Amino acid sequence: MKIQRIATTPIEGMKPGTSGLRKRVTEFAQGHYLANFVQSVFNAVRPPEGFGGVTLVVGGDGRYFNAEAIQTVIRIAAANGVERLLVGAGGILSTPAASCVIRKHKAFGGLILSASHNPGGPDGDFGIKFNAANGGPAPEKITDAIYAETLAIKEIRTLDTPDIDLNQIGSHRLGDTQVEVIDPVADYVELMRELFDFPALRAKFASGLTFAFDAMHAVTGPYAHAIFERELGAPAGTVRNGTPLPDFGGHHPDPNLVHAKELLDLMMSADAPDLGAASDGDGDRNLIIGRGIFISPSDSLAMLAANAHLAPAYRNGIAGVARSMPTSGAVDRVADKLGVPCYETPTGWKFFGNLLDAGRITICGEESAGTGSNHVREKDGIWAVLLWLSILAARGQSAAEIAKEHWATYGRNYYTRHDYEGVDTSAAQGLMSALEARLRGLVGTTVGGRRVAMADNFSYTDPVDGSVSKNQGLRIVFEDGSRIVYRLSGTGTTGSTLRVYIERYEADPARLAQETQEALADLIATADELAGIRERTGRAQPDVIT
Ligand code: G16
Repeated sequence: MKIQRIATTPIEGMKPGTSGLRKRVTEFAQGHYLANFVQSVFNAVRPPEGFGGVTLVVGGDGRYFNAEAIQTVIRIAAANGVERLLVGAGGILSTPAASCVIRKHKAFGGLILSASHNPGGPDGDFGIKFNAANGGPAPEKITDAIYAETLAIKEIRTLDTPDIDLNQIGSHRLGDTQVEVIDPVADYVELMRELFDFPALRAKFASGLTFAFDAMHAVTGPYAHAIFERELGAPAGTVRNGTPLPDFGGHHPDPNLVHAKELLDLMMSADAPDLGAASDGDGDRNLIIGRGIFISPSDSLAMLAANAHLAPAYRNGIAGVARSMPTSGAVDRVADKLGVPCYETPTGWKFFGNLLDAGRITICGEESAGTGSNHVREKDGIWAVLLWLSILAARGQSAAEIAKEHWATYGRNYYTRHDYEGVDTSAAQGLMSALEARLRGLVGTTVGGRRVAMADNFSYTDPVDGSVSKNQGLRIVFEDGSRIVYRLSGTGTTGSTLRVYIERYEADPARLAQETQEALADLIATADELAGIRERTGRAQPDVIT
């Protein structure tokens, strides 16, 4: 088959962010934009002996432009000599399922087409990222190499062939490449069956455990129907919004209290089931709400780590935990009690990869609604839900009782994140650099009634390979352990998103049941004053509070 070599020129602005390249669909669909990036990935990761003998996994979250983009990826992969492609039927693979398939089939890596929790549709977002052989997002040295290639690219290799039919499971030949269209759900379900006690969970559902899962018209629908309803016998209707739609039904597939409001309302009502959960566009994030109680992602991480031994996979304990720097310190207290190490990494799942590969940690998570374990190298929404269901089943208590006992044992890290979205980029950068310039001078002074113990721009040295990642967020830590962290998001596509993370630890048993925003009110005011958020951004309120 004749390989087409199409001349092209570099396109600016393709630096991968927190999780791959994310842009508007309109930008991705223009000219050679997508093809330039995909070819740059192949240029960056090509082994010296080429891609012969290499298996690559390809799938996406089914959002608008997924279907066209995946055909482009297949042609470019074939023209670059990849021997075998495993493609999810319908172009679908949730992000954790892609990680599972890469690992199970010992693939060289994979290309995941997703903009995760960002909105979809013709005016929405699209994204693409490369995952390595461990199943995890490419580390910075690879994303830097991909970016360098985007600035040097001269030609795209592709084929002039008709689209592959991805609707049927089966095998196709494309030049020298074998394209295998696989069931996107099967390998993942098998892995979950190994980690959890499905018969025990099935018995709990049979004896009345109630559950609502909102798939938000995103990729987890087919996985959730298969696992919760078919494998575990939860009644039909347990999974809501379970059909993936290219525009997510016009909703924002971000499982937080704003975008999963319907589920929140249900869980706060008299008809609430025992557990409510939701997942995002590509199935890696999760939202957990017990009857009458929202469990924040940071608390969820801590509670999962504390109770993981109740699921078969973690019966013998955990080796260690990790959390991203802005995630609350709740899990640190659990690690301390368990006598295992706790690592603090920059935001981005890719930073957990080395720790997981080295066996230093078993469970990790982030405030941005991601939790996962060493079973794959991505955060995993359905896994988190299965672990919560396992804990409810084993302890025979409600989520609210489990949370209250947890806080009584460890104290409570009151925690909130305030997001200011679509802020003018120069205003956002101005805010960050002005604050950074003042950090040193803040130490030892009193701000908002609290003495500043430490203030810095977080820098991380990976304990496994020694790589250093600088500029990972400005943190101001007070003498009483309270903390304010400022970061600019690396996943947005319009202007800049300023994230402000606020945390205070409370050990007084009489003060563990406060409303979060009230418990943090003085620190929230301090955070605004310290950085001049109002003056610099013109915003009186955050757009999203989680
Ligand atoms: C991605 C990353 C996460 C990160 C999150 C938020 O999540 O995989 O590790 O915590 O973005 O990043 P930021 O604060 O830079 O927007 P996802 O679910 O979008 O892939």
